[in-house]
Amino acid sequence: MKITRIQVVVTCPGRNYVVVKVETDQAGLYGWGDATLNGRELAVASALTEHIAPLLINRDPDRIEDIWQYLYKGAYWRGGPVLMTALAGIDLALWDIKGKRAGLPVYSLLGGRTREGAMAYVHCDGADRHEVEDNIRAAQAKGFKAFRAQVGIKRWEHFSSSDLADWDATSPERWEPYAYLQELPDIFEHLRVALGSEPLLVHDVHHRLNPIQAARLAKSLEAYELVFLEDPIHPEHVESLRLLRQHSTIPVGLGELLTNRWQFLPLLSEQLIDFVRCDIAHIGGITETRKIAILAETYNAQVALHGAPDTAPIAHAANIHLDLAIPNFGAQEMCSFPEEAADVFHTGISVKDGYLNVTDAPGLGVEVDETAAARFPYQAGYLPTMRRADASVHDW
Ligand code: KDG
Ligand code: MG
Repeated sequence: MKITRIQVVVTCPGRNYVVVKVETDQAGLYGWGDATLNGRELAVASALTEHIAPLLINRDPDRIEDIWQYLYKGAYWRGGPVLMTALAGIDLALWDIKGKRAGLPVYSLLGGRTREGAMAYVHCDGADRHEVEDNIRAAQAKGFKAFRAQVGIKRWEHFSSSDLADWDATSPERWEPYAYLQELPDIFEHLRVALGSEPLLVHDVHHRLNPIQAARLAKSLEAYELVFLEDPIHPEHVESLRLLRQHSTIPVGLGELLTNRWQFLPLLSEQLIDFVRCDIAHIGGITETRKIAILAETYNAQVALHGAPDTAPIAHAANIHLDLAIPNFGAQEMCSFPEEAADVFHTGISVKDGYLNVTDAPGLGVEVDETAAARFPYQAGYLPTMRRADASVHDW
């Protein structure tokens, strides 16, 4: 079997997605991968079209590991989000082909189910604590058990956003560590008093704190029994998690900005994190994520894969296939897609009583309607910029 053609499709049904179709010399046998990197979509599309696709023609798509090693090591320049997202796009498409060829869903190729569904945690953002509470109650009514509670903290807007609008690709959002550190514990106190101890709660710090601030926050949230506190510190300073660990037993989830397994190794071997949260589409696909999951299992850590709305449903399906197969699954971040995305992506993803599932369709079980995709051309789009009270740039 040979790879005969690789097409990169950039489409914007509500938001930008980069998907890769790997075709083979067997009639009707092809795979779809996801190579979406929010705000840098065309860099990945170009890496695939100009540099990676031409190298893969005539190779055997069955040899996933060999192609992975060839693309990672063979080009000398390796790693980073652009190249690892491009590699993930190819990797997911190859797993899709392998599953279709075998007539089996990818989770079966990964060892088969270890569970009947993957517990989802849903985003319950709100402008204030009452709106977060209402959103959690609404999600509970749909059967969800776990919730990511994010709340707007509006103090400290010293410069108006319109003053800054000319500088940034999108109008800036505001954030100050002092207001955040003061208000967040009260917000979680409110949620626990209002909702009781049953809801499983997660909070994402988005790498915005320095080490001692992160340690203080972890300590002050301990009583609210979060499933995990996500990305408390900058990815450049992950060794500072030691400081946080000295002050708190709050479980830590981390990793959506990491791009290889070696970055996870010290975090796991030193027991600095409890949940691996890499993004399957930014870290080289199922092949790399599965290896990290095995490392995590070795150190008794769990996996809670990044599942933001900025990757296509193909990566979300791949997450669920892996979640169903690995023994150390923890929770799966779940998001909703823009309505138009359903015209382009036909998935077998379902959610029942808060548990995600895929069908038994061979491969990843996602079909892309190329005609529909062509109706939604790329539109430049970026994350908002996060700025402090003095208008200086802060971590998103
Ligand atoms: O593109 C950035 C998003 O993926 C990120 O802001 C989402 O932190 C995120 C999460 O945990 O979903
Ligand atoms: Mg996050």
